[in-house]
This record gives sequence, structure tokens and C-alpha cells, in this order.
Amino acid sequence: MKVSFRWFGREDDSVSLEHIRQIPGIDGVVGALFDIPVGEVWPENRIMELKKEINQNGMSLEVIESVNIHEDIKLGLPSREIYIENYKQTIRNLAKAGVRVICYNFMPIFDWTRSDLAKKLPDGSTVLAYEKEKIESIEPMDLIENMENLSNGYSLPGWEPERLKSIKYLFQLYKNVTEEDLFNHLQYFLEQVIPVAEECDIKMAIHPDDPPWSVFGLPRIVRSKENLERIVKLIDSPSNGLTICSGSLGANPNNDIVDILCHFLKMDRVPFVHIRNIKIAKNGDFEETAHRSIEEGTLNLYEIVKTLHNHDFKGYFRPDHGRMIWGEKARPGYGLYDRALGIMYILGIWDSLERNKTSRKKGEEKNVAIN
Ligand SMILES: [Mn+2]
Repeated sequence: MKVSFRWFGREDDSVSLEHIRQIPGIDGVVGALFDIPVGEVWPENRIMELKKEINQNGMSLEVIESVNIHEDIKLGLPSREIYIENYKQTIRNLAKAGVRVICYNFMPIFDWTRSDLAKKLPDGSTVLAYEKEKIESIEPMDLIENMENLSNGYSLPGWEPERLKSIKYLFQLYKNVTEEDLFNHLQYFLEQVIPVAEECDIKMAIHPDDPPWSVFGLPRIVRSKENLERIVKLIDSPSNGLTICSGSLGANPNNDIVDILCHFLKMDRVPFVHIRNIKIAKNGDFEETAHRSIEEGTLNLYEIVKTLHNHDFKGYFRPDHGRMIWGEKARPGYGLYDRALGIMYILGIWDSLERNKTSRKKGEEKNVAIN
């Protein structure tokens, strides 16, 4: 298992590469070129610059999150052709820099959605939270404004103001797009892109919808085991993979993360895993929690890590959002401290499982020798 950490670049992240490299066990940075408008080709020289900067700090750049999909592709408009061609070129350019996994999502208009970016927990830390009633009663434009006001001055991934400017128009365009249409548009995209990814030895890894249900009446198709099964079967290729995000899928209690993980690991379709814990309230609201949340967390992180270990997981994981603790000022969910603690907890579980395995093996060898 390779340990990675999401980073937003020197200009737009409170966390430095110099600090990330001090997290024990770290292998690589999950990066992106955040200033390239969605749909345009990522220039080779810019990718190489990013790679060099990360390499100079002793880490690798093998996972990109995300190369976003232009709305015209999700909408199935004729203009998608140019954006799909651009996407292919971006894949080729990323491959030249040694990238192995590209995370992306297929959520219409909005990326992840929360009603609060700094909900206070009893211990004084703050977290991202989702209250159904709040989201259901707010207008999309007001939500965008809320998110901007709560972001501590950082741009939020997936909430780029440029993209959201034409929001009313986008809603119009999606008016008659059904979930079945969205599946067809995804298939059309994958049919063209996956062969290129295969040639380049890159794995595409679709991220689940966050939260895993429809928001503002928009169609969403990456929210359950059945959805994921349908997606991996659209194109039968190891390059057509998944990002299993425990917190996104897990917000729906019907999604059994361990079962889902196990199923798709067996099929070799999980190049990338996001690990975080959440706490779901009875009414379906949820808030994010520390990675170690045995009492109050809804997800069983021990079982999740054990499942990865049982399958001898060779892919990449990153701690997902963390709480804001110790007075840190950072992009909501993306401070240094709590995500580093998350890595330590996950590696603690992993290492003890690994130790047990080796000592069991040694024990067996010893027994053989005695016999
Ligand atoms: Mn995630």
C-alpha cells in the first residue's frame, strides 16, 4: 500500500511539501494543475514542473486528483468531442511524467456538497458537516455563496468560481437529463478514453458521488455497489477503475464499505482509496470525525484497513478530510495535523497486521523446523 497526501500547490495550500515529507511512511503527493480550466489540455511542461517540485522533496507524483470532466461530456453535447480529445492528450501527457492513476468524478455541476465547513465538535475541533434540511431548503446560488464565505479564503476543489458562474444555464441544460442518460454519457466517454489509458498504463479511478444521493434534483450515478458494478462492466479493463472513498459511499448506511471494497479488490479495480470516518445521525445528517473514531464513528476503519491488507493492496491511499485542530488555519478538511494523525492511525493498523503475518510465518517455519 502506498501512502499519499493531497496537496494543492505552493500558491494555494497552507501545507508545504517540506512538512508533508515529514509524515512517517509517506510515499507520494496527490496533485493536480488547479489553474487549468476544465476541458483544456494539461501542458506537459507544467506537469513536469509539478513533478520536479515534488520529487525534489523526496516524494513521487503518481496519482492525480482530479482531471475534471467538462460538463458538455456529462451532458452528452456534440461539443464533447473536442473535450474528450483534450482529455486523451492530458492522459498521454500525464503518462510521460510517470503518473499511474487519474481520479475523476461524474457529478453534474456540483462536486462534493456540505451545509457546514466548520461545525464545532465538543472537543473544540471543527469539521465538514451535512444537514439534509439545510441543503434541501437552500437555493443553489446561496449554497455557492455559503461555501465561498466558509472556505477561509482558499479555493475549494470542485467549487471553482469560473465553472459555477453559469449555474442557472447549467441547471437548464440538465433539466431533461436522466440517470440513464448520464450512464450513457459516461459510457461514451469511457469507450474513447480507456483505450488511451490502457496504452499509457494509467488507471482511471472514478470517485463516488459525495454525498451518495441526488442533490438539487440533479442525476447522480456513482452512489452504490450496483452503480459501481455497472460502471466497471461498461468497459472490461483494469484501466477502468474506482476510487473507493469510505466517507462518500459510507454516508449512506446501506453501503457496506467492507463488502464493496472486498468485491472490487477481487476484481482488481481499486487503484486508489480515500479513507476517512464519519458519524451519521438518525435523520441521515452526517459530520466528519477523526479517523480513529471507535465510539462515535459510523465506519469501522480497522475492518477497512484489514480488508486492504488481506488483499495485499498494492495501490495508493490517502487520508481524506481531517478535522481542523490545534488552531490550524487551512482549507476546510485539508489541514496538515489531523490528516497526518489519520495516516498514523491507518499505518498503525496496517503495520500490526503486517507484523502478525510475518511472525505467524516465522512461527510456521519454526514449527516445520522442529517437526
Ligand atoms: Mn473522497
